[in-house]
Amino acid sequence: MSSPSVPIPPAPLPRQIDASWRRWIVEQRLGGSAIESMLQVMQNGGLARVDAERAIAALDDDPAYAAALGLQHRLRKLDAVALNLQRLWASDPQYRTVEKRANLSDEEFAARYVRGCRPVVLTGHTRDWPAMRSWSPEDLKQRFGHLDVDVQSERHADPNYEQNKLLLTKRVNLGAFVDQVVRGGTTNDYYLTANNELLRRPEFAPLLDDIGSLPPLCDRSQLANRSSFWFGPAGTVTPLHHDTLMLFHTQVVGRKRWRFVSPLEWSRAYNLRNVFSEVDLERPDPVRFPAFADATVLEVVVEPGETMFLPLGWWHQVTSLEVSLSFSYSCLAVPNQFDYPDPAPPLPAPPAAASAHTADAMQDELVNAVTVVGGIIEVQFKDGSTLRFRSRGSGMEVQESRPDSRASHYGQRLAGISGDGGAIQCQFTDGSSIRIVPFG
Ligand SMILES: O=C(O)CCC(=O)C(=O)O
Repeated sequence: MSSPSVPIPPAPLPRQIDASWRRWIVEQRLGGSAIESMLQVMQNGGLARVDAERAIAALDDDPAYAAALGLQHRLRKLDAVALNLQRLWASDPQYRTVEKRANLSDEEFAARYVRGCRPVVLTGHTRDWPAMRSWSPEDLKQRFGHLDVDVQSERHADPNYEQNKLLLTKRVNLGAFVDQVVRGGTTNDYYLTANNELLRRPEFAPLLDDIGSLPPLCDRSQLANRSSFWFGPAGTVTPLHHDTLMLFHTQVVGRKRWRFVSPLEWSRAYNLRNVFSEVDLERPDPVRFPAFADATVLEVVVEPGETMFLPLGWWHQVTSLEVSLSFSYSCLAVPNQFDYPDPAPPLPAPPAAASAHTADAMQDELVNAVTVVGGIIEVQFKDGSTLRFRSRGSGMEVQESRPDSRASHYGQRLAGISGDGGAIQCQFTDGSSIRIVPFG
């Protein structure tokens, strides 16, 4: 007589692990995380161990993962090229010292600092600047206090205040803003930054008359178009980022602390988005950003009358130590505009819009378009996100209210934007276009 067979429980049906987990698994494997700790995280996240094990093992046969590994190895090689050069730069015993130099010739400045890509503080050339004698918060109020200006406000409420600077733009009366700065004490909550475009306005032309001798290699004919005015309290912090050009930043009133990280240390700067680093140099987080621990930070305090020269691509974070008035300008007499691709990959198009022209799909998702402060046009989407458009110099600047939104989806598909009598014309990468007329 045969004994009754013990019922074997059916093998658990494979459960779908969603795309965000699958992406996380790939990132962890590429980052070298231990399998056991990944399993712990996935179980803590509510997944069955067996499903988590299967999903991790599935990568071994996944050609997309093989391709990602290939790219990772190429990126590692590129990083080694940069970091080996960085070791050479940093082996100079003077590497950590940001020099202060006076009376540089064009030739030495071009060779040692512009092409040598080395930060330097230039001294002496502002002795003849009327600004050095006249600029002060009170003078600003007396001469221009009746005018309105765009400032960044309520920065405390937004941890990404620099990336979202257009959204935080507020038009205020300059006289009232001067009072706020002078009386408000140390704060990072408000700041009149380069974004204000103030020097492009004829009413503020007298400020440009206050600028005297320029540093070496400067093209004065470009000064009016390529300069910015900064005013804020002690305590403003411009977070770690790099620019896409070289520039001078002259301190007229107050001191600023500049901190730098070499562009060759890109991989240590956690540059996940655009030109911004995730690292805060005031409080670098060793758990989230362990590679930053190997970066070398240079530091210098720039005094009134001194000019910081910011060479190409250097990461910098800037803190005002006192109430500060400063003037920045990028009119170098050498080519001075460089392209940097955004390290963030574009989001995949959602299936609904995949077959439609981008412009038609966007039309369906629009709620409203309005003109807000400073001639900025705000386009609002059904998911509550917004795109803000603002003319800047000869072009248009666009800013999305949040990543992973409909606004960022359409923002990333823009191939060109032009202003058109109060309206904006958007051209998309698939060739479609839409004209948006703000309402009110
Ligand atoms: O002065 C500041 O707060 C920031 C200056 C800066 O980052 C720049 O000019 O690129």
